Amino acid sequence: MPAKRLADAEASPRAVLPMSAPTSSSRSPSMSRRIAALVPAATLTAALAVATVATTAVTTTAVANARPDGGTVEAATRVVQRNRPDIRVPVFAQHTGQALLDLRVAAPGTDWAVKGKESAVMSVYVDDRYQTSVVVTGSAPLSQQLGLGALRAGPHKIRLRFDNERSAAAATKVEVSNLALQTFPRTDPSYLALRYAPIIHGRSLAEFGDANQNTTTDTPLIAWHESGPASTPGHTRLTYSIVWSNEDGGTNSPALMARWGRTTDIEWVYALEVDAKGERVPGSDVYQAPNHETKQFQGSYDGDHAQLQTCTSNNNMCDKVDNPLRFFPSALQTLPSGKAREYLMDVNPWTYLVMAKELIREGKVEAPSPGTPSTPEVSDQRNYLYAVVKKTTSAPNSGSSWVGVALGVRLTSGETIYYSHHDTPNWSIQRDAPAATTVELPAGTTVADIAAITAHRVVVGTDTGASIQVTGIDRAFLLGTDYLPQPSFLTWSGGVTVTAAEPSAVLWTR
Ligand SMILES: [Ca+2]
Ligand SMILES: [Ca+2]
Repeated sequence: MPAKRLADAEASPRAVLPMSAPTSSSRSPSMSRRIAALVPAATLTAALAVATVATTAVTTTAVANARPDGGTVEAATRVVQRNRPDIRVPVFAQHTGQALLDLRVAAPGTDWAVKGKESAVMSVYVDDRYQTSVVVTGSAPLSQQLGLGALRAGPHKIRLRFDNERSAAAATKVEVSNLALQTFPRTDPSYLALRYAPIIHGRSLAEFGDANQNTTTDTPLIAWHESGPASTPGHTRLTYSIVWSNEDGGTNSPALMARWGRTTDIEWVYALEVDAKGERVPGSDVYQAPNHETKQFQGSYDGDHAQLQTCTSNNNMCDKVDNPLRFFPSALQTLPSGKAREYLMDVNPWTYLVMAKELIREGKVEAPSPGTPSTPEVSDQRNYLYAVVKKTTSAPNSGSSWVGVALGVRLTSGETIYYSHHDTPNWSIQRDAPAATTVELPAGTTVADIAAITAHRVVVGTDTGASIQVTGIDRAFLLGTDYLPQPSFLTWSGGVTVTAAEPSAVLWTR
């Protein structure tokens, strides 16, 4: 796999909006002001110079990491090794507030696609308190952003430890570069979201291995938050979600690809209400419990951070924590309105790579053959069109009878239409929210081979008679040979209606 390509593609969203979610636009102006106000020009220049020397392969990264909160940017690569002393990095927090740690990590000798080589695990301590583990899934560097919790302004020590017992046998080291600390004071617009971000402890279900199973399967990849007004005037509702690399139980992989456009697992995990002063409203916090039930959180907190544990095969949560392995992914990113949740994967493109590798290792990919597009089994995940469709159904669309939409793709080479739902009615798209789906295509299909994208009305149960107006395709891409999303080649908006009388329609043609 070409490492440079991976690094470039992976780094690109951050090059646009350094060190923050592409969506936290509310924060960027204040951040710029803060940097301008707090970082002496000489410090910034020095940090840039060091970064440029150390990362000549990916020049955009030097800029992306030139955010010396308190002057701390570690551009040099540090190597955290098995059976060697931990690496200690002195840092300086400019503010008292919530801290995040940015870093790039690579683990030569590991490969998430290969049993026995899955990952190297690095644990991160702040002032000798364990904060989070990082599962490093390959030899190409990937950027990660971690939560460190509350931190006082001033000097601190970050300690990086190679987790011998949690790492695959083939893993010997983790290379860490571009380490950067940022702290968010109370006045920062992102402070509240970071203050209440949950900590996710590892799953320990006997049927999937030991207490370290999240270092090889269904690992939490990224987190995000959504923020909006609560029903009490002046109060805010915060909701946190996680993307896991897969789900060992729950919806089967072919249905996931058709209905959700991925084989990762995405769930909200924790929500709460905060008052006008930013304090948690007592008893307001809930979590997504087994069987997707919403339950009141009655567990413990680390500071203000609720501690949850992944506890079912489909990655629902429990508020009783008994697994020491913990993950504290940064919840800084958010979901813009009008976007499918898979947007968070799109702006963290490496999540597609980890998703694909896990499916390969777990034997969930059918053997290559000319017939793979016609079987519902998931083939190589590079054989799919990944699209997001927007639609409105004319009548209520729940219960046992509903009408869905399947996307179709016709290639320039013939009249065959490939369907997202593989002719399985309840694998069509039911929800009217922007919905990600995939269409399985013959191996080797390129964007230039795609002649038309069509919409098809699919009846589940008894025909309700509803019509469906399809109003947009928000993005459409294929994965590259490196399993990373290629640029979206299509954004379409309009109004095409499919009805019982006219159940199929063309949305887009070349
Ligand atoms: Ca799995
Ligand atoms: Ca197939």
